[in-house]
Amino acid sequence: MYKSPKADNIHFKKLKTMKTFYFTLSFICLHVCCIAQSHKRPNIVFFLSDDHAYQAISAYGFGLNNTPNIDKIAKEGTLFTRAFVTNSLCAPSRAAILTGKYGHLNGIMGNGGEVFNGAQTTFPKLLHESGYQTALIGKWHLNSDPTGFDYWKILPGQGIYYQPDFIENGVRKTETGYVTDLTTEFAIDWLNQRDTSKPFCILVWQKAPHRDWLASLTYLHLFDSVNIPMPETFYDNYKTRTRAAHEQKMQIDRDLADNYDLKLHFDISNPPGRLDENWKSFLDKFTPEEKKAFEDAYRVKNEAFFNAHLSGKELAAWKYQRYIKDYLRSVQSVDDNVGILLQYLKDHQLDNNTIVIYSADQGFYLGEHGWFDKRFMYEESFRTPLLIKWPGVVTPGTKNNNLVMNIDIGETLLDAAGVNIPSEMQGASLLPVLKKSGTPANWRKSVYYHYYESGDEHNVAKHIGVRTDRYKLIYFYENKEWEFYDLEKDPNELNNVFGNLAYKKEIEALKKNLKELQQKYKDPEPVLP
Ligand code: SGN
Ligand code: CA
Repeated sequence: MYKSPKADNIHFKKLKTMKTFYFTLSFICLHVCCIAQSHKRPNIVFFLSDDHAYQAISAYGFGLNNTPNIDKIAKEGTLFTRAFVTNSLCAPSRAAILTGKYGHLNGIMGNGGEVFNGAQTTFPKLLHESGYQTALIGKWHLNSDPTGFDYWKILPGQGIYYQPDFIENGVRKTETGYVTDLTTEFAIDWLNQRDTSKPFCILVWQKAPHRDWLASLTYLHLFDSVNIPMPETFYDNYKTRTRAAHEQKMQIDRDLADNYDLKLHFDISNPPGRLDENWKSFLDKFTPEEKKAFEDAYRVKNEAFFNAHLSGKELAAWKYQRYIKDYLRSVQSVDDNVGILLQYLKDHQLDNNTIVIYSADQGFYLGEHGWFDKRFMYEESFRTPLLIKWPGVVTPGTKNNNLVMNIDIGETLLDAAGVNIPSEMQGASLLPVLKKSGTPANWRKSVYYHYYESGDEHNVAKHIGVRTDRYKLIYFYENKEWEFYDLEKDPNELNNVFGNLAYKKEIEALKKNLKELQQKYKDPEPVLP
C-alpha cells in the first residue's frame, strides 16, 4: 500500500515520540532501580581493634570497664559469645579476615615479615568490583600495599600511639595527635568526601589497645583510685599442662619491661631494663605537654612503688594493676571513637542502612594464667570479640552462641551485598545465624586452629587443635604433646585430662575430627601420628 510522504512523516514522528518515551521510561526505571538497589545494598563500617580482649568490653559482662559505645552495637544488634580466630596473631588474622582462608592458603602464617600477596581475592576487592566504594584506615601490618580499596591510609608496621606516621595511598607523612583519634578523624574525612551515590565499606582498624598501651591524655588518670579485680587463674602454676605453658615468655610477673611496659622510668638517660632504644624513640615523639602529662601521671605512683620494695605475690599484683589499667585506658579511647563514628552515621541518616561490625584481630590475656599477649589456643586468645548490628535484619539485644570464626566475616559481607561468594573461601556466611535464632542444621560443629610462630619473643610452641561445643583438643606438634579439656567442667582450662581414661572415647573422636578438619581446610602440616 502506498503511503503519502506526509503520513510517513507523521508515522515517523509518532515512532520517534514513542521511542523517546520508552527511552525516558527505561532510563527512569533504571535510575529508580539503581537508587533502590543502592539503598538496598547496606553500607558497612567494620571496626577491628588490635588485641582487644572481649573481657574488656562491658557488654561481655566481666565488670572490668565500661564501654558504652561498643555495647551499643550489642544493644542494637547481636553479641557473639563464641567467635574464634584461625591463628591468634595479628598479620595471620588480618589475612584470614580479608581472604576468608587459613594462613597456609593465603600465605600469612606468622608476623615475621611475610608479604601479603595483594593479587589474591579479598572481600573488599569483590565489594569494590560490585560497585562499593571501599576504604581502609589504620593498622594493616601485612607488608604490602593494600589492594581493593579506593582509598587507604595505614600505619606502617605496628604503628605508634603519639605522632604516628600514616601512609596515605602510598605517601608517608607524620601526623600530629593520638593514633586512635586520628584514625577516626581520617575515617570521617573519607566519609565526608565519598561518592554518596554508591554504597560504601570502610574498615576502621585501630592500633589500640596493642602493647605498649599508651593512654590518651584524657585517660591518663582513669582508674587511679580503683583496684581492678584479678582473674581467678592469675596464679596458675600449669600443673597439669604440657611444656608449652611452662616455657612461654608472657608472664606479667616476669616478662614485662620496666620502662616500656610498666612505665617505671621516664628518665631515659640511665634506664635499666630492655627495649630502651624502643622506649626512647616513643618518648622522643611526645610533645613537651604530653611528656609532662605522662611524667606527672606516673611519678608519684612510681615513687610509692620504689619505696614499697615489693616482692613475690605483692609485686606480681602491683604489676597486674599497672598493666591492666594502662590497657583499659587505651581501650577507653577506642570506645569513645566508636561512639563518634556511630553518631556520624546517625547524623547523616546512614545508621538504618549500615552494617556495623566490631571485632579484634584476636583475643588477649588480661592476667588469666598470669599472662599478657595471646597466641595460645586457650579461650582468652582463641576467642575474639564479635558484635554486629544491622537494623531490620539482626534482632537487637540478642546473644549468639554459635561457633563462628573470623573467616566468616568476609563471606557475610559479600552475602549481605548480594555478591557471589567464591568457593575458595573457607568460612561461612553468618546471614543464617544473624537472621534466625538457634543453630542452622548444617552449621559447623567444631573449629580448627593452627599457630606457627614458635621461638619468638613470647616463645609459644607451634600447635594445632580442635574445639567443639564442649571439648578442646590441642596438639603441640614440635613437643609432640597433647592436651584435652572438658570446657563444661573446666571452663578455665586448668585441668588437662588428656591421660584420663574416662575421656578415652571423646579424645578419640576429637583426634579423628582434627584429621578431618585438616583435610577439609587443606592444611598439609603437621602430619598427625
Ligand atoms: C610486638 C610486641 C609483642 C606482640 C607482637 C605481635 N612486642 O612484637 O608483645 O606479641 O608485637 O603482636 S613489643 O615490645 O614490640 O610491643 S601483633 O598484635 O602484631 O600480633
Ligand atoms: Ca593483634
